[in-house]
Amino acid sequence: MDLKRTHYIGNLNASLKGQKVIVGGWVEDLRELGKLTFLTLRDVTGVAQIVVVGEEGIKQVKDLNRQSVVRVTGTVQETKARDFPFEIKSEKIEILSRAVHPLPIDPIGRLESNIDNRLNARALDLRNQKTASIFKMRHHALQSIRKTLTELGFIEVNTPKIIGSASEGGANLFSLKYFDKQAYLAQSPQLYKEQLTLGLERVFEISSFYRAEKSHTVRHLTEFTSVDIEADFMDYLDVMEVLEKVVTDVFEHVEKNCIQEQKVLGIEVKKPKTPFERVTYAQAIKELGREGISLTEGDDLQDSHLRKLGEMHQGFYFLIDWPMKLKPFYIHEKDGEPSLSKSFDLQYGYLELSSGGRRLHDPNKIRARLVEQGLNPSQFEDHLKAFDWGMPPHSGWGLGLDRLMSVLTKIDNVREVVLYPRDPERLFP
Ligand code: AMO
Repeated sequence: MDLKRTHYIGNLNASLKGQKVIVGGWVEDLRELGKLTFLTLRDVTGVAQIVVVGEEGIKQVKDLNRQSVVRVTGTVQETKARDFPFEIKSEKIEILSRAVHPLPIDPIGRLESNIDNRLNARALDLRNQKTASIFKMRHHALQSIRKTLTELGFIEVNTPKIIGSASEGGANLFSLKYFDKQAYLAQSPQLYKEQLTLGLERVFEISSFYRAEKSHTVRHLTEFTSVDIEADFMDYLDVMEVLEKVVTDVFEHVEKNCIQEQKVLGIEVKKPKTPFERVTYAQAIKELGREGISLTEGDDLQDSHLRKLGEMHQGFYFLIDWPMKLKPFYIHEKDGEPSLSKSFDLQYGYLELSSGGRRLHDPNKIRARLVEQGLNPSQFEDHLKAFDWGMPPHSGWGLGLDRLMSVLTKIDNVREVVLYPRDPERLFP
């Protein structure tokens, strides 16, 4: 059976009047009107009205369930329908796959389904134009990130996800049996991306990473997508500029290239103003103090503190110069202020989107920091030996793509912007 289509529906228009076309897709609606049957057909690019004529065609579609797959050969013609600029008069209808009813959710979204039911039927949920629009936007966001970083001289890499020792310290590691050995799922590409600056100078990776966190929030997943960069000859303020550009380019690209998707989602994406505000940790503590929240230097900022800060600093802002004791072992201290670090988080209101900083490149300093943090330097020797091979000073960051998508689409729950989200409760489908 021939499966070819001559056009995606989105590429058809009224000027093709009289032309023979072959389209294919899913039956969204079927209405009988006297001697005619109107079939609404959707493919990934759009929707078209098909007028089914002739006894045989009408008989074929009579008992056809919605969401069945058909291929239609017909001719483009003018239409009286208000919702369509043209219609296709069918000559031949081939039924390629029948949908079996009842379906678990209404994929058109006329009947709202709760998120659990939608995630349980995710493939079908993608026929809902709101859901499809989120993932088309995600595609555009990824394209933009790759373009920006490539233009800045970054090389895309793939690091292992099955690893022999922790990359971010011991907490929240998933372990697995690796034949007769113990292995872990990577929490981040941290150690690898740092090592790669030695040969490739500027690298980036976009990939899934894993955290065994029993968090039941709208922003935590056990498997999340991270955009990571690492660059030599850059300090933390330099990579913050790269981050600002990556994020604003995504907004600009989506604003321009996802017009229809914004309409479907009922949102307006606008390029954010730059430069993003920079708030030091010390300043944040002072501001919180004025709000009656008393913290001393070295205290971590809890969710409630970040919510308060988010009210005071709306939109994107950097929180910089965190105390060393709150930062991972690989982060570099500030020149002349060794209790503070060359580090930053990128916030959107209360939500942390990214963290990063300048890294230590003196292996003895790293060993000392590992001990300070209760980690065993001998487990990091494979990593640390690279620091004797001419390790350049370097900086980088990790950006949570799922969280960025939730900001971009103005949808709070990251589960909505991830195809098959994994959280402590959800392992299927
Ligand atoms: P961090 O642990 O802060 O830093 O992670 C970086 C960013 O990844 C996202 N993220 C998550 N998103 C969803 N669910 C999770 N469980 C989750 N955990 C993290 C967040 C966060 O800001 N190696 C460093 C980065 C670096 O310094 O380069 C790191 O992993 O958006």
